[in-house]
Amino acid sequence: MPDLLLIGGATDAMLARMAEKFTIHKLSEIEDFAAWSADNGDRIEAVATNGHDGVKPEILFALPNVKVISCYGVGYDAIDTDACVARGIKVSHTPNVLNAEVANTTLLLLLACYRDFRMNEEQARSGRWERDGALPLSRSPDNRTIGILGLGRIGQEIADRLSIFNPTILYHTRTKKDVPYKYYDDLTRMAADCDVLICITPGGQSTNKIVNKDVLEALGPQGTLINVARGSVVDEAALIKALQTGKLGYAGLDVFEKEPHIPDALKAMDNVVLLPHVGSATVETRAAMGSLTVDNLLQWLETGTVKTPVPECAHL
Ligand code: NAP
Ligand code: 8YV
Repeated sequence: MPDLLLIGGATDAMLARMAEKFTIHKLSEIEDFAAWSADNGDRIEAVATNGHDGVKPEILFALPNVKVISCYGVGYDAIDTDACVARGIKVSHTPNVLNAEVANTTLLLLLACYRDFRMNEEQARSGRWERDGALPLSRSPDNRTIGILGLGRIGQEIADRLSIFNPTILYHTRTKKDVPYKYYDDLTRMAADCDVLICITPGGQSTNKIVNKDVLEALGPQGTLINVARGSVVDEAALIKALQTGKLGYAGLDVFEKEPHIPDALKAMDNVVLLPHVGSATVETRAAMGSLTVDNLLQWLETGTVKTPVPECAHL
């Protein structure tokens, strides 16, 4: 059986299917990777990983015969695809099966910001409602102008699910799409026209900190930033400053610059809703992602191709 390196965790269902066809080596159980890979690195032909861990350059380097990397997650910014293409390594990911869940998480954050969910829940739970009465009124999410940064598979699902709130939808991407929403080629100009800016692009160099001070201030004191993309997309220091100085109104965040670290300044603010990168984290969606991750490995075993390659590797 070919040897597979497992980076990060996997569900029992994934492990059972992978174990039928591969000899699995768990990175989490290897104490000294340098020593282990000197003896075993050349045996590894397949890698299973996830969007958080990716494949670190030193690991990729230590596996000279790896031919396939299957990523549990759609975002693959933690995998150096240039290096993989140069070596002919096929990289797969899990598109589409998580669109609905990530869109649900986006709506959760948006509603939580508009309806002051955090403070109201605390008012109820702490007994302050009984003692001090109700908090000031919150705001309605209905009829807002919502800008989507990244109108791809998930961005479109978010737009679809938002329709019950009767929004005006705007979007910014590098290329204009065939959609009935207003296109902006300039992110700051779009932010100036929005009540809400939703980030759902890939991470990586082209989106690094594109939500900067100017974009955040254009969104304004009543504006809401929702980030379900990657922490790297937003300048976190500028975000904290904009929120602290009242230049930005609210933020709903599922992703952060240095996960799992969340700056104390964000934790301290009442106008910020925080989630620990759980955009796709339901039993149902993670099962679908797990199945597709293993399907890609098994298809590679049978045909040498993968079912859902990342675009950079589709020609391999
Ligand atoms: P996708 O279908 O490839 O869509 C990406 C969109 O971003 C496209 O519309 C693309 O349009 C746009 N885009 C890419 N680079 C851009 C840039 N530099 N500036 C502006 N727009 C840019 O990807 P998807 O399946 O929707 O997933 C999107 C991302 O969501 C993933 O890569 C991942 O980072 C994140 N995600 C997060 C979670 C979570 O748990 N929070 C879960 C799943 C996914 P153009 O190419 O025309 O620019
Ligand atoms: C997961 C994600 O948290 O798919 C993605 O890009 O960010 C999430 O679905 C992650 O990749 C699972 O490791």
